[in-house]
Amino acid sequence: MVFVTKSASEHFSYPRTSTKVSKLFSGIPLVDLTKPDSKQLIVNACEEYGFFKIINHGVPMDFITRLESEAIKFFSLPLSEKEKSGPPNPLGYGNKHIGKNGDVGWVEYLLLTTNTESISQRFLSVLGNNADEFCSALNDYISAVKKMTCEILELMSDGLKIQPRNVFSKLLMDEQSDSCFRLNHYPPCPELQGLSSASARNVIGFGEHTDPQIISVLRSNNTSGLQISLRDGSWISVPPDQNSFFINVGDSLQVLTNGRFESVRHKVLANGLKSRVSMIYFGGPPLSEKIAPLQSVMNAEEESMYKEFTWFEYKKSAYSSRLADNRLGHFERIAAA
Ligand code: GA4
Repeated sequence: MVFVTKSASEHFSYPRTSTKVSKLFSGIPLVDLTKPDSKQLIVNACEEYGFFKIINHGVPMDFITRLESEAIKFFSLPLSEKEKSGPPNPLGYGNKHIGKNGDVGWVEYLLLTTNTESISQRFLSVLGNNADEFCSALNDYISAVKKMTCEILELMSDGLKIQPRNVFSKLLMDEQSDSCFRLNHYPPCPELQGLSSASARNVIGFGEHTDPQIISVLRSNNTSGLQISLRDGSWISVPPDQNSFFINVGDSLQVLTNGRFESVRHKVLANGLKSRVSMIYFGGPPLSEKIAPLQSVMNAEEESMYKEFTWFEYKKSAYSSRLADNRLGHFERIAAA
């Protein structure tokens, strides 16, 4: 099955209304978490790209490789076994179909809650004797990544000079936080095998979209495929780096900062030769949380660019949309002339 890339304009009828002037692209912003300039670099990257790469992140390599090998074990099971953990509702195993509204990609995945105690029985029964190892690897990984993510969110509030410094991180730390976790496996795509780069076409692994949550933290193996969209609408390939994490600004953080940060559109292209495995932590607020610009990020005269909504309302609307839709469009206030 081949899914040919559509240009952004075919999918996406709302133009992005960014007033920011695009600078010449000088590479994916790189943030070293151990350096004192990290807070300013994080703010700059969120303003310019909604995306950056983290090194010296403090997440033990062993947690990463253990979870990756558990993921590979799961994806290597026969399809009929994996399908016992599906279809996703929205959590569970999915294959080629993404969401409920007709999106497809060259990908199989597992969507899970970050609360390992409430991982579904249908998934655990597929893992059989291996369930304990999988859950322990997942637990270690998620705890360490959540800690790093909160550190990043606190550096973000320092960089924005807003108080308290846990304004963002407390939403992920809340017991009721609606965060989730995704394992993606992009198998080598047979349609692309043996094609020279001149005749290669784009096969979509995961179609273009923004993430609805506050922040997403991605780690992948060394297979390429991820692309991000710059503010001028052009697409940039992100060189893979299995030792680093990549951070996406989500729609909710765009609203909390009243558009000062913009969520990043991204997609994954399939590969003809190598399989790609990625794991993504999506940091979300509690369902009842009101998502509105923080007073402390707005200037005296500044008005909210968005209508009021809770994370529950936004999530509901997101899950009834297509992947490439401009989900925040429905929640934008029309500026008075
Ligand atoms: C994008 C970010 C996360 O992967 C996700 C995705 C979700 C899904 O795969 O079920 C959605 C997508 C994501 C946004 C629009 C809807 C819902 C697929 C889709 C078409 C788990 C999420 O929270 O939103």
